Amino acid sequence: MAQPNLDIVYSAEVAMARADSVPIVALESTIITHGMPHPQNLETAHLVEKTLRDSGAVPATIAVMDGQLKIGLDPDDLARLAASDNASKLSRADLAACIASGGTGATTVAATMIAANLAGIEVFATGGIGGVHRGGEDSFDISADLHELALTPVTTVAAGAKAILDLPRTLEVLETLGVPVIAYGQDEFPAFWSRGSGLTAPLRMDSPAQIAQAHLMRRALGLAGGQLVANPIPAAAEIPRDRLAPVIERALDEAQRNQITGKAVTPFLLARIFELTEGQSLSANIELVLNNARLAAKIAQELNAAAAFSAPAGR
Ligand code: PSU
Ligand code: MN
Repeated sequence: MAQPNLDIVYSAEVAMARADSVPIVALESTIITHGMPHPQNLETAHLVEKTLRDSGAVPATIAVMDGQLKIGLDPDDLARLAASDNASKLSRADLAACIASGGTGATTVAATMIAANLAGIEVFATGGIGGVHRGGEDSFDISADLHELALTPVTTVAAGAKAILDLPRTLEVLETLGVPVIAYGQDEFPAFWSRGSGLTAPLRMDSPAQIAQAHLMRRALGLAGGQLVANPIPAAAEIPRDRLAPVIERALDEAQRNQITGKAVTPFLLARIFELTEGQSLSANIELVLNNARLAAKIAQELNAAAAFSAPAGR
């Protein structure tokens, strides 16, 4: 049997950005296939890409399409993925098997970090990361995203984590794994739709340059793993915590009664919350993703500037 080939396919835009050392920001695709309803998922995917371009970075949306690991999706790929209802949800555990069998799937935060790192992309923007689920002390349902942050050197910008998760335990696990959790511009760890969670983040930074410097210092120290930047949702788009609490309780209750387990849990909860708020949660979700893209672009630019500064003359 022949060795399988790892087919990494760059979009024309990403290939050019790599050649010209233009800042690139990775984007995940599970948010498209399992995180938002159609057609808002496709509209948002285009809008996030446009926001990155307008902010001076090139978007690299990552997915597996027919066994090819794609770094940067063309509009046809994006449309196909957004309309598909049978794309797999790929994390660290499933990525290789999907590629080896010629499958198609969307990458979670964990799998996107792995692919971004392979492509030399150091910054990644998303909405929310996975974490320790409520009741995780019994179910052991802890997202592989947390472990990935400890392993793969990609700075990941998210709006914190959703209140569907156990946020205090999520922060504890990140601390145990040695993942820097950096609240941007405030002391409090943000909770996705809300700017506050009632929990103080372990670290606070107030500029993209500071975040880029910390990223580079981790590398200088030889530390594996990335940084989690927790960027609060813009105040104008925020939904107060107490308004969503009953909706979250109901979705969690339904998940338990329907015996939803494993990787189906997060998509089930996200879909139910969108339905129960009749889309109100969706516009906030879109705003926070765009806000994360803007910050990620600035961090990528700072990293690029630092690399150019340290490169030998004439390069
Ligand atoms: N949280 C969100 N939106 C999302 C996800 C999480 O608010 O779209 C997706 C991301 O792709 C994340 C994944 O990596 O769910 C986590 O899934 P799990 O909990 O099964 O690890
Ligand atoms: Mn899980």
